[in-house]
Amino acid sequence: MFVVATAGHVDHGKSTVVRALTGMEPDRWAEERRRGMTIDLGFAWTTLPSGGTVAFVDVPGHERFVPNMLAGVGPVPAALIVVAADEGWMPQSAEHLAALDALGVAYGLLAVTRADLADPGPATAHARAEIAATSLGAVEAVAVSGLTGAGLPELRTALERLAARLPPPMVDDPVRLWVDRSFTVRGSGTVVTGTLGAGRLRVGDELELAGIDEPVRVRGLHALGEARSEAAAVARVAVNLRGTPRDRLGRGDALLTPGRFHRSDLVDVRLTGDPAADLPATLTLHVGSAAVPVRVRPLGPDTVRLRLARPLPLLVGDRALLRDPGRHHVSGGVRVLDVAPPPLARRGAAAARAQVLAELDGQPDLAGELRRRRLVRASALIRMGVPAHAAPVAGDWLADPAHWRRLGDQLTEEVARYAREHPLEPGMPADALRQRLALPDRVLVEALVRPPLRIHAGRVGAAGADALPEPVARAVQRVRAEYGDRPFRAPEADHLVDLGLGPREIGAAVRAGALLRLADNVVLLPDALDGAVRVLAGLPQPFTLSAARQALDTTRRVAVPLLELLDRRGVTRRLPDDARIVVT
Ligand SMILES: Nc1nc2c(ncn2[C@@H]2O[C@H](COP(=O)(O)OP(=O)(O)OP(=O)(O)O)[C@@H](O)[C@H]2O)c(=O)[nH]1
Ligand SMILES: [Mg+2]
Repeated sequence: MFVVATAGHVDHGKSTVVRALTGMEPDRWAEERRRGMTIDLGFAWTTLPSGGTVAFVDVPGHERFVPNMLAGVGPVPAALIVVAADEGWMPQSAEHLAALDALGVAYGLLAVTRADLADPGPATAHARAEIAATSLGAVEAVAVSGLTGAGLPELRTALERLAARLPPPMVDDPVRLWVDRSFTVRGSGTVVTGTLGAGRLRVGDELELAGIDEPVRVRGLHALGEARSEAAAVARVAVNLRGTPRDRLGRGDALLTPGRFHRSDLVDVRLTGDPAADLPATLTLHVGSAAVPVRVRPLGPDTVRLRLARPLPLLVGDRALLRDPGRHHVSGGVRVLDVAPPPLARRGAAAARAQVLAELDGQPDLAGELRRRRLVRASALIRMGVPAHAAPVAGDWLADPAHWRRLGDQLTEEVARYAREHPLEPGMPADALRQRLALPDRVLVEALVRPPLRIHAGRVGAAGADALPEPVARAVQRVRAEYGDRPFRAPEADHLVDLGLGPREIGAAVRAGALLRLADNVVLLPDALDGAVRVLAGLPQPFTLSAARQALDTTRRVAVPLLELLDRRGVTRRLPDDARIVVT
């Protein structure tokens, strides 16, 4: 199937030609038929001589309904431009063509209608000249009459040639179905319709609905009025959603492949065509079937920042258009350059940003994104429309290679400085490093640690730094020399100072497991604990504190906290009469 949107001035015969080609009524509303005027989008389709199907999105021509027209053409890649032979080129001929040009529509056909009323020659020449200056370029023209049927067979074959020129649909791309209608079908619930421009939908698929957090599920699918289990782009589809109330969604919403679209209310864009020098500060952004008020902040000569009144699922490279609803005027096209741009807080940030944007062209560019963002999750890039084919540095984090090297150097410097400032600590806490390097995730700290540095117990230091700092190691060495053969004697408080063990040194030694702290200022070598258990197990059970003290050849100052520690660890048990046993 291929999908074509009509375009052209009011009453020029768009609906008539669609009706004549398809035998279907594009004006769905009684009011439209009564007034003989299209108000909202109409849908009709037919089989072409070669067997292919063409579906039309028929748009209104009246200037009041241009927003409806834009919702119809937004997601459609080809246009049937209609000009009446007897009226020629008119204001909405020009406005519709400007919209197609702004959106970058590159495939089209000209139908000069009402050819039974006037010579189609002049209107054809004028229209072709106007169209040739746009993204559509040179188009085929066919003169037709909806009244007599003249030219319709030629129009059909011209449509076939147009279909053959269209690029193959990207059926493996993610789905972004811009909703152009939503309604309720009794017994089925909510149904939305749209032009599926890329991707594939299946019954049972889970999708995101832009604007609603919970996922929605496809309960049923229709294409061209028939139930399907699957529909692939390009197609007009009607999607029945399970359990989604009708009032939760409407035109301008989008059904999305989960995890593939960033929702953005701040985008940097390039103005395409001839950007007006005096762009108003507020305009309406039209993209897909959505129309959202935006505030415009000029940055460079042809780049602006748009603040959207509500977030939209936009990707880098998307085409959209800006329109001034007050002046009935398409202000120009835009190409999305960045859907997650940095804030412009500092002085001069806007000028710097303009320079960055001057280099961007809306083509997704992984190396450039990494250079600008330095560190970014692959999943975040994918949701901006940037393929993230690069090896992550940690988790799903991608890094600019030069930035990553700088971070590695910086980490080494920070760790060295920390070691100088905190000689008794076994390395720099990883969280402190994360903050110093302004890293968004702790796994990045871990990934940056390279030998001879290593991470141990949440700290980054030289391998062996969790061993003891120099002065403490020497002090512990002295304890071992002096007390090695009487392991249950603890140095007296004043002797600790002689040994070089102040409170900070004791803390460092205890953290490193080089000393065992029984109480304030009561420390033993760590192997004393196992030795004590062996001695106590050799005593007649139960034993008293005094018996233990004598067997260990120590003082109450050590024996009391040592036995309490063993009690706490469940190695000994204290009986009601204060005697103890070793638990075996
Ligand atoms: N004589 C003649 N009349 C035509 C032809 N095509 C359309 N008309 C008449 O022109 C009027 C407008 O036709 P529509 O098809 O409704 O025009 P439209 O472009 O769809 O108009 P909007 O949707 O309101 O923009 C109707 O009265 C048609 O009968 C034609 O080829 N010959
Ligand atoms: Mg019409």
